[in-house]
Amino acid sequence: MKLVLAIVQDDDAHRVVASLMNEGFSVTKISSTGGFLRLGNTTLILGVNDDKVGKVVDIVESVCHSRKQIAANPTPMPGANSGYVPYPMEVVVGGATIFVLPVESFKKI
Ligand code: 2BA
Repeated sequence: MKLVLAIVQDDDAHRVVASLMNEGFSVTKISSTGGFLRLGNTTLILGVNDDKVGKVVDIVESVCHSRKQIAANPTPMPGANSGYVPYPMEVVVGGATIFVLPVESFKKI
């Protein structure tokens, strides 16, 4: 079994959850915040059998699209001096960031 963590954009979250559930996956949705843009995004958690990981990734990929976003106040990088002045910059936010982790144990009580 694997734990899939998928960080997706809020705009895609509703559709991707619906698509995953239509295919029979259980999914937990958590409101999260990106460290760089400090904007809301959505983290999805799924526990799936190893042979279903590809299907989950395919669904996420089919729904989630990259977009350009303006970072009005990006987080200063380490080493930035104290005179740091925030400035707007355009970044491409990916369709999704996906982690696949091994699951040692899975119990429903
Ligand atoms: P944020 O941290 O808010 O990052 C949003 C977008 O800003 C990133 O899109 C990337 O295009 C850009 N970005 C991030 N850090 C940057 C930097 N130091 N310099 C310049 N541009 C930078 P994505 O890479 O598609 O990431 C979207 C969101 O996924 C991230 O939101 C974060 O919440 C999550 N994420 C991405 N990679 C991650 C990782 N390795 N571990 C944990 N979360 C991650």
